[in-house]
Amino acid sequence: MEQSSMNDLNGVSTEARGALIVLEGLDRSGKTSQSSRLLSYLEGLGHSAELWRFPDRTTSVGKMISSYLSNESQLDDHTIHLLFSANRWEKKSLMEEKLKSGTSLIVDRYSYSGVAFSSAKGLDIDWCKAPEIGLLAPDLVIYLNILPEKAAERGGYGGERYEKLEFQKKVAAYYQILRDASWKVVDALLPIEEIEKQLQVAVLDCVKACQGGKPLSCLWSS
Ligand code: Z5A
Ligand code: MG
Repeated sequence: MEQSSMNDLNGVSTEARGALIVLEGLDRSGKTSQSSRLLSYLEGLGHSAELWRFPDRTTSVGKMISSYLSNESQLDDHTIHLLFSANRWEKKSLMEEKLKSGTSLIVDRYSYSGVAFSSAKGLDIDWCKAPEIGLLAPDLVIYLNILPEKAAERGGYGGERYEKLEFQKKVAAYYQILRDASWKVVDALLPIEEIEKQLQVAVLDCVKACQGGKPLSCLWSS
């Protein structure tokens, strides 16, 4: 996509850029399925786009997280929270570079997962938000809304640490606290193709706004 520069309402010159689109939701809500569909959609329209996910288990921090999630190692709740956050910080400059070069990023889980999961363990929510301050704020947060009982019925809860119904109920309650009116909330029980259609509209609007020079901002705005 061609890069251009334009003036915003305050007369400040802003550059066309890619959009930062985050998918959030309980386990088995369909984030990964919808993320790949959105990537194909944007690419099919000729947009430059990439699919990212957190945790990024490929980095050395990510490997520690992966070992913790699969119960191969034990870590204090605060420590693992900071590792999840560090895993986002280590990708921040690349994320910014990609967005500024015009590539949109579809991100499967982000800071909201970090705060909801750690708060559900009993950590103070403001403490959980603090290390996320200064990371890039998403241009769009998509929340795939599903009752924990319904998500559990989808099966596939394996041996990973958080894949338990009672815990997922607490996570859902913290997502409710984090949610604001800007989030695009979709009923995750709808057929995959129906959800896909609803998301395409929201995502395309968002990509266009960013191409039009919407400024990048930082967490934590709410
Ligand atoms: N975590 C954290 O604590 N702190 C952090 O900062 C971050 C994460 C970033 C990583 O899990 C764990 O780390 C996670 C949060 C915590 N905790 N847990 N547990 P992950 O992201 O690697 O988890 P995953 O393996 O990708 O699974 P998932 O995210 O739980 O699933 P999903 O991506 O939401 O769903 P899916 O894989 O797309 O679909 C699940 C199944 O449902 C699959 O069979 C689909 O075909 C089916 N599906 C999807 N959509 C539909 C619809 N609409 N109808 C019917 N069936 C559907
Ligand atoms: Mg997933």
